[in-house]
Amino acid sequence: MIRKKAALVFLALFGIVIITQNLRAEVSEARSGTRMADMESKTRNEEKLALKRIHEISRRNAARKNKERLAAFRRRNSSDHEDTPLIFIVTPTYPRPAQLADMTRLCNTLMNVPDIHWIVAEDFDKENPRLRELLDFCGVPFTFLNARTPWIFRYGKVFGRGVFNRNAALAWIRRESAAIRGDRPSVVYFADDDNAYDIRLFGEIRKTKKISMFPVGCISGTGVSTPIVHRNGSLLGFHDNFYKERIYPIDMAGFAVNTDLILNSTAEFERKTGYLEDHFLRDLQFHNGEIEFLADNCTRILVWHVRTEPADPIVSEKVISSLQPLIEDSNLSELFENYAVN
Ligand SMILES: *[C@@H]1O[C@H](CO)[C@@H](O)[C@H](O)[C@H]1NC(C)=O
Ligand SMILES: *[C@@H]1O[C@H](CO)[C@@H](O)[C@H](O)[C@H]1NC(C)=O
Ligand SMILES: *[C@@H]1O[C@H](CO)[C@@H](O)[C@H](O)[C@H]1NC(C)=O
Ligand SMILES: *[C@@H]1O[C@H](CO)[C@@H](O)[C@H](O)[C@H]1NC(C)=O
Ligand SMILES: CC(=O)N[C@H]1CO[C@H](CO)[C@@H](O)[C@@H]1O
Repeated sequence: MIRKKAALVFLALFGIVIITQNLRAEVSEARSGTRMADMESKTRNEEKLALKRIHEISRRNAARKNKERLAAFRRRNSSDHEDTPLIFIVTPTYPRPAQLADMTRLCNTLMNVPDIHWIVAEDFDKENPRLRELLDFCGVPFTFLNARTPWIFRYGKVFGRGVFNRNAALAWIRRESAAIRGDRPSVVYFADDDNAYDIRLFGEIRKTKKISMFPVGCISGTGVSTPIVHRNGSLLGFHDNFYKERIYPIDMAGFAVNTDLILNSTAEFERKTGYLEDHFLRDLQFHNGEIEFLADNCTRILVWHVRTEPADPIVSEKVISSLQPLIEDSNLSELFENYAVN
């Protein structure tokens, strides 16, 4: 009996020992499990941090490279001569799908031109962040103005586009450009965002003492718009597709004006379509004998009035819904948002 009891106690004790050991093993397994999970999450966090660091470094590298690029551009392309005339390049623009394409191309052109100040006057009621980003990146010194056409003038073909924003740029030149000009001679040129420019044009424009004119290519109807200059240097007339009662039938891209002549006048652009240039030039009040004919006496074309075909306004709802299951989990949502005009 006693032996039996002793055997039972022994068995019980043995069982307890085994259970305890199992428990211990389980606990330690569980502990190491937690440790593994801990380690995993730690590794994940470290990975995240490392990724963040890499992004930060590449962002900084990109910013540094951009800074170096701009510094190199300035070294290469800014004259040290304070008497080199500065050019104020006035670009009226407005939001549309091809706007950034046109403005990017113009930025890439102007990056190769020293001693300029770019006045971008957008027909929009607030600052367009995408255009601001482009101008910041571009590195060309600039002033960014907003001048929205009042709604009553916005529709139809009676009123010329780009009148209010060009006039806003003229007002800025009269009011504030002295801070940038100082005593330096300067010239104003109206450069639309969709033209193509040979950078040698700007070297020509810089010579303008009072008012200069030169040919513009890709004009519908007449091929080219130009003053007709006699061999003896006098103005015989104009070759342009649109005469009517204009005294100066020339394209917006076909003339440059010394800033002093603008400061000496109250000349502005008027709203009537087709008469913008003529009205402005008449108001400047110069004599035909004072016109300087650039581009080798108007024998070369350094600017073309090309037009960018209108692009599809936005990615339509129809296109979006046809792509639907894909959009949320892909680059498309962000891409379409970036492409939207406003
Ligand atoms: C920089 O400016 C000079 C002087 O006007 C010009 O000849 C040259 O084409 C410009 N561009 C570059 C890339 O140097
Ligand atoms: C140049 O030629 C035109 C046309 O023959 C003439 O009217 C004008 O007086 C001449 N000008 C000069 C400065 O000789
Ligand atoms: C432009 O024409 C004038 C005469 O009208 C001449 O003296 C001058 O050399 C010409 N310039 C060029 C670059 O052809
Ligand atoms: C502007 O007016 C001043 C003073 O009348 C004159 O000396 C100057 O030549 C004018 N500038 C131009 C480009 O017409
Ligand atoms: C590079 C980039 O921004 N990729 C994104 C594309 O879209 C998916 C889903 O919206 C994002 O998770 C990616 O980060």
